[in-house]
Amino acid sequence: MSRVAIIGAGPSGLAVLRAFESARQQGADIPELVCYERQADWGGLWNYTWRTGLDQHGEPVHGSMYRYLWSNGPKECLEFADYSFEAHFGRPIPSYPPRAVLQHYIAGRVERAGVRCHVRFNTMVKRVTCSADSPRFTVSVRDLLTDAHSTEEFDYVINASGHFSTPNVPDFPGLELFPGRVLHAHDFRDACEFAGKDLLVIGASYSAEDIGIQCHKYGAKSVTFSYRTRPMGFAWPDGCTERPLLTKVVGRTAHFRDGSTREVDAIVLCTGYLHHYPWLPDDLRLGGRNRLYPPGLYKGIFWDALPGLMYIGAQDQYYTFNMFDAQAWYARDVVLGRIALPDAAVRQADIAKWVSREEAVTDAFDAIDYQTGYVRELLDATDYPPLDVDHVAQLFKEWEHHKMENILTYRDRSYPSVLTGTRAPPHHTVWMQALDDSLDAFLATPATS
Ligand code: FAD
Ligand code: NA7
Repeated sequence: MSRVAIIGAGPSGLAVLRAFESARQQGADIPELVCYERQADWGGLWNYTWRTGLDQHGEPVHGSMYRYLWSNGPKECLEFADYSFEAHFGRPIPSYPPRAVLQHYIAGRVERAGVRCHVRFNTMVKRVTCSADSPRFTVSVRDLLTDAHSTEEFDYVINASGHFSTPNVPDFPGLELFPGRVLHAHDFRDACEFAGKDLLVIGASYSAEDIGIQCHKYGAKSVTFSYRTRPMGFAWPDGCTERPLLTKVVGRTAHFRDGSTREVDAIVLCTGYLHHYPWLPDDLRLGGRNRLYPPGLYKGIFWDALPGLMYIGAQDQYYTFNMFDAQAWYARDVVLGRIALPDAAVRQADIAKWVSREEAVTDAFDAIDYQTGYVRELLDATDYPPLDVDHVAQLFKEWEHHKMENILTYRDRSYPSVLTGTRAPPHHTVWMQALDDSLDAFLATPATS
């Protein structure tokens, strides 16, 4: 029997376990699966930790999620095609759940599938090697509870370790003497820390937008967003403004490229993340910037020079959970021999086609269409349950419009499930006033007047 190592039990690794289990339930012989997860439970980033820096085992903390995080896209766009929100919660729920609700949903599917037996928790992959004279991989791990190291051999390695965990931390002149707190989004945990403060947020993507707006919601005095390439351009509420890139900090004064200045108390670097897989050898390690199609991965999954190594979830993401499923089902079918990989020349031509299409993407709407096409191609090749990606793309576009209309109220919108057709009910409290992000508060029945 062949053996498959899966690195990480976040949404991507869990998608792989679910994919194989689905084949097994339909009578397929499946390989032995060993999923290594360094945390004590599954769910990846959705498994919140208060820790920052090093964890209790001396390893860099994986988690980048913060308190009061609510989904930044409609849940209808990420719904698993084989497990609706309605099935999980027993009733329709609003479109923008907080973190704990999504964690519950992710975990619910795999608990029901009974795949926990494949996961070795508290076990961190430290090294993967592959010798020229053997097609097998040697995976070395550290048991974080006993500090014991061990190795095992596998026929395939699926890297599902996430890529929003190791911060990209640029420097700016004067930061070393700044008299307030400077942190990266990876270490941001609680917006209440910045109540009453003038905050500077550097970056112009999801983290900047969400952390800045969340600090506004929890009482920051002002939020100044500083962009490198282009402003986010939302209709910002009073107290929030956009400026070009920070050039230097002198004392508490931030100086920007347009010559303007601003007094600030704290600085959050929302400057993205690095692909960082130190356990992989140099020639098998994905690098580069966060993009919709990382070059070098056939179908966005298979390391072209050694396709027995796969990456799930390594691209920039509009689609998340259901895209990881599409990738997992495809990867599974290659492992099971249901899909044959073409030769290297065909693979490289296919990669080149997707990369050049990606380079022609000009805005968010193009990017949504691009990733929709990518997901569709994977889905068409497997028996993943039907998922109307054109409908998902339409919801993503509505979401973009709703964000542009009002960045503070887009989470109050409702969308229909692509699976069940049920339109989500409105939440009992508008997002700006919903300060309790617990599962119980979110699912509470609205008070009747
Ligand atoms: P992760 O969730 O990062 O999981 C990877 C897992 O691998 C972790 O459990 C980790 O412990 C484990 N691991 C890593 N290295 C090793 C190792 N060496 N050995 C063993 N185990 C290892 N997506 C949305 O759809 N909606 C959102 O609202 C949203 N908000 C986000 C907010 C933030 C702050 C961030 C950072 C991301 C957000 N995302 C959101 C995107 C997020 O990337 C995906 O939702 C999803 O968590 C990615 O799943 P993953 O399994 O690929 O990675
Ligand atoms: P992203 O989406 O990769 O964006 C990174 C941002 O950081 C982007 O706006 C970059 O600017 C900016 N950046 C990167 N380096 C610099 C420097 N040196 N100076 C200024 N600005 C810089 O990461 P996010 O953290 O926002 O989102 C990642 C995930 O977390 C996402 O899935 C969310 O759901 C949550 P650019 O526009 O390239 O000029």
